[in-house]
Amino acid sequence: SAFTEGQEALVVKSWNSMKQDAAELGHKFFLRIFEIAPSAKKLFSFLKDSEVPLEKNPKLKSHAMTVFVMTCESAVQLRKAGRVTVNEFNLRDLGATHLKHGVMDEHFEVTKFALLETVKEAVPEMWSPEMKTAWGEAYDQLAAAIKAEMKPPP
Ligand code: HEM
Ligand code: ISQ
Repeated sequence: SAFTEGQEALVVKSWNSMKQDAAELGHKFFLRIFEIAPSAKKLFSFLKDSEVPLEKNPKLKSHAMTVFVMTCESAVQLRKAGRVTVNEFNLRDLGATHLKHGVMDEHFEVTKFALLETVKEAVPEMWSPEMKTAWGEAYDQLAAAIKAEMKPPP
C-alpha cells in the first residue's frame, strides 16, 4: 500500500518532538518489549552477558533509538522512493544479523506493539488513529524488508 505525504508528515512531526527525550524513550521502548516478551532479552548479546542494570547499559541507548530512527527515515524514503531503503546497515546484513540472533516473526509483532505504545505515551497530544496507522505502516514495510533477507545461507 502507498505511503502518503500526510503519513510521512505525521511520523516526522512526532519524531521531531520525541527526539529530545531519546534516551528515556529508548529505555521505555526496550522495557516494554521485555515486559511483553521477557525471553527476548536473551537475544541481545549486550544484555545477556551484562551484569549492570538495563538503564546503565551503555549500548542500550544507541540500540534502542535505532529502530525509531530507522522507522522514521524509512517513512521518508517510502514516500520519496516508494520502497524501503536503509542507510549505514544494508538490508542483507540486517537480515543476516536478525537471523543469527534468533529473531522470529512474533518478536517483530511485539516490537511493533511496543513502538506504537511508546510513541503514543511520548506524544499523547498528537496521537491519533492516523498517526498510529502511519507509524504502523512505516514499521511494517521496514520489518518486511528485513524479514525478506532473513533466509538461512544455502
Ligand atoms: C540488531 C534494526 C527488529 C533484535 C539490529 C541492528 C539494527 C537493527 C540496525 C544492528 C545491526 C548491526 O549492528 O550490524 C532493527 C529494525 C527492526 C528490528 C529496524 C524492525 C523494523 C528487531 C526485532 C528484534 C531484534 C523484532 C527482536 C526482538 C535484534 C538483535 C540484534 C539486532 C538481537 C543484535 C544485537 C546484538 O548486538 O546483540 N537491529 N531491528 N530486532 N536486533 Fe534488530
Ligand atoms: C531491535 N533491533 C535493534 C535494536 C532494538 C532496540 C530496541 C528494540 C528492538 C530493537
